[in-house]
Amino acid sequence: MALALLAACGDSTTPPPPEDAGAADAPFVPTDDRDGDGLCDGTEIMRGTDPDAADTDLDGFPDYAEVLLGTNPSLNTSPDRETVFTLRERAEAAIDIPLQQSVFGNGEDYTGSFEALGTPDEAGETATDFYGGGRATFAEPPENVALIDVDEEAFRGVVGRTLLGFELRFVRGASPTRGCIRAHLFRYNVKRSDGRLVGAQRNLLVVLPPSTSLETGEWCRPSSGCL
Ligand SMILES: [Ca+2]
Ligand SMILES: [Ca+2]
Repeated sequence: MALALLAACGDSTTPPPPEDAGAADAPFVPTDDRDGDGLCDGTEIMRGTDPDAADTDLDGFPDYAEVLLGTNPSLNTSPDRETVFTLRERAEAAIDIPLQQSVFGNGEDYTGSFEALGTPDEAGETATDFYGGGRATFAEPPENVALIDVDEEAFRGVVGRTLLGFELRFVRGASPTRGCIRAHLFRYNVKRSDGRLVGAQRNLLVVLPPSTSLETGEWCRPSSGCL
């Protein structure tokens, strides 16, 4: 009897026509990229970002770029705008970035050095490709420093609480024209003459094609697939 009933129910059941399945009912495919930002839907769910918004926190940095940079794609104060510097992608473009480091010296030397962070992007670029060199610029108060070695990015014989000024230059250089926005992390390290690291400032270089802005320009994305 039960079998007969089951068979009868089965006979009467007809599958819904395919055209009834709307977009909202489409199966979730982790390897899709619905918003086309370069971050796969599965990654977006895992990271807590919106798979239907290329820039979840509306800060101008798409989710894909934020994941690569290690910033928070759901927090619009990350990255901190004070650490973001923009270089235009045009011939002869250059920017100078001033940095300061407070130290307390006992006669030691303090030297700054640039370090690119992160792995090379799809085109093999890091911040190093745009780095044009650093220099030591000022000490405050000046009498706390015996010598400023400008080109060596060094301050010799520092005594007492002193603010050390550095300047980093970034240039367009020989990098190819890509026509899309990308961002590269870098850090400026200040070491004492005994090798101790006394400061490490993390910053972001954004390379921006001409006539675009961070908010409206097209960001570089993976040439195929998604992350
Ligand atoms: Ca996506
Ligand atoms: Ca963002």
